[in-house]
Amino acid sequence: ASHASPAPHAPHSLHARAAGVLDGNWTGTSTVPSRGLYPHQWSWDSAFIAIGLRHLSPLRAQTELETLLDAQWGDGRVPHIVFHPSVPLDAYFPSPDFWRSTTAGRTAGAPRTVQTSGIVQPPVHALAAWLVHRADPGLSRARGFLARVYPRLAAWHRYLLHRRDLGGGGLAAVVHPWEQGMDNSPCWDLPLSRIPPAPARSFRRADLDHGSPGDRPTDLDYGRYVRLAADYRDTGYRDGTGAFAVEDPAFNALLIASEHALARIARELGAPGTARHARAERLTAVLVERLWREREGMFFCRDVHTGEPIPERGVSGLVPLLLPALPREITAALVRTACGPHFQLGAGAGLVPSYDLLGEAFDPHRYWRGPAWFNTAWLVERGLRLHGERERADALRAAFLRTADATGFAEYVDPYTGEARGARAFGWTAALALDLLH
Ligand code: 9YW
Repeated sequence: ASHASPAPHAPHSLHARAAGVLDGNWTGTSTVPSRGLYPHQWSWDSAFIAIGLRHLSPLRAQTELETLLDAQWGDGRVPHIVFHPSVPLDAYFPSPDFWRSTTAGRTAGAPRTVQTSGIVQPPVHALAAWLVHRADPGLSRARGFLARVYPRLAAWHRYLLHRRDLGGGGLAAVVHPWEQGMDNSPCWDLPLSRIPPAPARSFRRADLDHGSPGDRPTDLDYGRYVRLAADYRDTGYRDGTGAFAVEDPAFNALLIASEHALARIARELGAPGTARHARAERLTAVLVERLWREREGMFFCRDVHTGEPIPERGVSGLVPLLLPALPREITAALVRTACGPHFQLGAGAGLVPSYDLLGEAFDPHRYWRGPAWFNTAWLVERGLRLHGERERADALRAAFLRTADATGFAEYVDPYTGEARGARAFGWTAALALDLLH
């Protein structure tokens, strides 16, 4: 985002290969995260993908977001998966026959013509919509892009800030680890331990056909994910009844960043936008009040059922660095923590591990329990740049591009060696590489 004119793109350049990944994953109306492992449309993936796609085709980037928002529910929720009808049911679990959105989701206003999941993912969408608009304001205005997405994004935020304020303090709570996006983070271990797992024989994991079991969540975790999701479905996706509810710093920081973006969108559409900026600033103060940990120098999750902080250092606790209205002493502490022994930013592969390198549950290969991911690196890079940490931001950007290149756009990597784990040709890795190249 910091370079005015992109370098010319040789046929085999990183730029050309990233564009090739996005072309390969494009279905005509949206982009799959990965052809093998994730053959549908995922909510926060699409937002990150649109942020990269805008550099290739602003029209495709707009379409990506509009396709997702077309599947929005009547109550405002944006589902975490929109299923492609042509993909076989057994290609991904949980499949549409598990979520049953068109029947179980009827009271919550699930769409009739498309099948979706019933949970959500982090609200990166308004931020993405604003960045997509900025890539080609002329096309955006000619298509009425912002005018069409604005009311949907506003309804999405309203859903999160009202129906999901399960703790009553003004933040949104997630009701399933999949909603926060970092599926098996050790931050969920404690609240998940209260959930009786669904029996292993009651479902079949499709992810193990594509990923190595040591890189993926365990069967016990999956049993608990399935139980939680089935219970939510069986209440008709009614909020406030579930056994799992957590206020997460990254989820809420992304909501606040998107609220700032929504203010800019409102202004572009001729409304003042000042009320939204003020709300984003108020929410920043609430985030600090509820989740900031002075002693640890980072944000912690809060378990809504006990009211207690969850004593684990996950990368989600660093993501609020991207907020403009954070007090100076907090941004300074976050930078110190990111560079300190728990995350060692700048050492190893040069990215940010998903979890505390010194934590008891740390595992350099297992998904969100240690590996470094590219979307969180992009978010931290943005935060560092916003708060004037230019050298560190440049180093993180360079490590991102080097590692994306060397791994063929891996889904995640060993935080020490940068060795590829999970899927390759992964959508948001390619998209965010493109964004950092511009
Ligand atoms: C799964 C698609 C999704 C991401 C999540 C990630 C993973 C699905 O893949 O969840 O089957 O584990 O954890 O953040 O959106 O890329």
